[in-house]
Amino acid sequence: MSAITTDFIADQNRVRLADHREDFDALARKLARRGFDPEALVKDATAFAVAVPSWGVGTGGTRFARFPGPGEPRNVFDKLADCGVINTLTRLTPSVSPHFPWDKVKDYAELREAAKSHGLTFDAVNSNTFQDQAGQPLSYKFGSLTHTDKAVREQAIAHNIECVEIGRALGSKALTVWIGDGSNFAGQSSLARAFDRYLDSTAAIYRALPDDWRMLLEHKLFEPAFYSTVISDWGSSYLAAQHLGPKAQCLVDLGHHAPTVNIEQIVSRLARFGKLGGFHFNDSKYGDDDLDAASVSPFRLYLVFHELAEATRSIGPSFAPAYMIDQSHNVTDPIESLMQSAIEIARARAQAQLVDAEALAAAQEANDALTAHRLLKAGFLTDVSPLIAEARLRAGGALDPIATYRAGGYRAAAARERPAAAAGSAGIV
Ligand code: RM4
Ligand code: MN
Ligand code: MN
Repeated sequence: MSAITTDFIADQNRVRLADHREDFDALARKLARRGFDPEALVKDATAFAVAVPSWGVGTGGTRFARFPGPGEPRNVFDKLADCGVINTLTRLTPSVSPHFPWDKVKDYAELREAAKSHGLTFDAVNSNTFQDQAGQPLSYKFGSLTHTDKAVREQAIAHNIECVEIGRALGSKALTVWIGDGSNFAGQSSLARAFDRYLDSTAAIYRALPDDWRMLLEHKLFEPAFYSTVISDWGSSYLAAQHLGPKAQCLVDLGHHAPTVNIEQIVSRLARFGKLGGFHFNDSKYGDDDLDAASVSPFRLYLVFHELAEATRSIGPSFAPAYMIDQSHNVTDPIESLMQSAIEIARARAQAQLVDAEALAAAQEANDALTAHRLLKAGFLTDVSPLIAEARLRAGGALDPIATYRAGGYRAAAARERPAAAAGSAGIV
């Protein structure tokens, strides 16, 4: 497979270097004038990382159709190779969030080695009890961790515990639990008893969790259940995390809320009470949860990072939510989308460092609404492209990851080496 080598990246960067220097120097002067230390900002940007989802490098689909692209990964080893390319070019995604049983293999030491050979490690492990797998004894058609039948619940619990075991072999430190459980008819299930069963089942998983692990509870407003979802909102997720104990925290998937919900406020609340465990980044316009991060609402993403910057200031370095991307790429090359998304997430984060926190607090205390708003918006209005490009450059990445990727011919090589996947099947990912 044509590898994107550091020499190739350096060659590509050379062409862009003079322009970049000019842009970066201009931005650095501007930031210094505003009282920021550009060097410290670059260092801070270099330290940022977001995990990519192993399931994100295959072409996604809707429930109507899936239109596969060329050179799709055939297995988890191919997925790791694609994830490696994303990180080599962006230097933002050194870890992969795996999904089981989708990424199941016989030898996890071998999988960990394969990741290492691409410069990758493993982030939070995702369990899957929203589908039935071939040969599975009991069906999840009517739920998993909250199923009325204890035997089904036990099967789902056992799967989650197996995910923890696999995660340990992979060097992961967190389990993300998202269930599709819910109902399609009013009255179909007892809202109270379903939640009780969730608490019981997750407590059993929690008991099997190593001490230095976290369990991330992911809520979702709807889908696949369309009337009620057992863990539908941050309130339910918070109640469960609180009930379970300190190792349980909430995971905020940006696409899993009602369209008008104020997500940044949720972020602030959860952080304040030590229950903000992590994120799944994506964007949405209506009820979906799969568009590329910041492709619709970059300001919202910025506001989320502003709350995270605030939380970091008040809580300190112990505040470390897990950052992951969770999107479905139906019409783009997934590698390109994931690079673009990682860059947009890094951008929002870098911009959020450009708020004068003291001045903002003073304006808020003085009830000077417009000044407060202008101070808050100052970061969003700053084009930090040269700053995050400089961070990439120093880390060995590409000044223009997408152009460099296209010039490298990786996808064409993948298409030659990986036979085409079957077209037409619908599917969430
Ligand atoms: C769900 C949820 C989960 C993800 C699955 C594939 O909507 O976001 O995090 O694992 O999709
Ligand atoms: Mn998610
Ligand atoms: Mn989702």
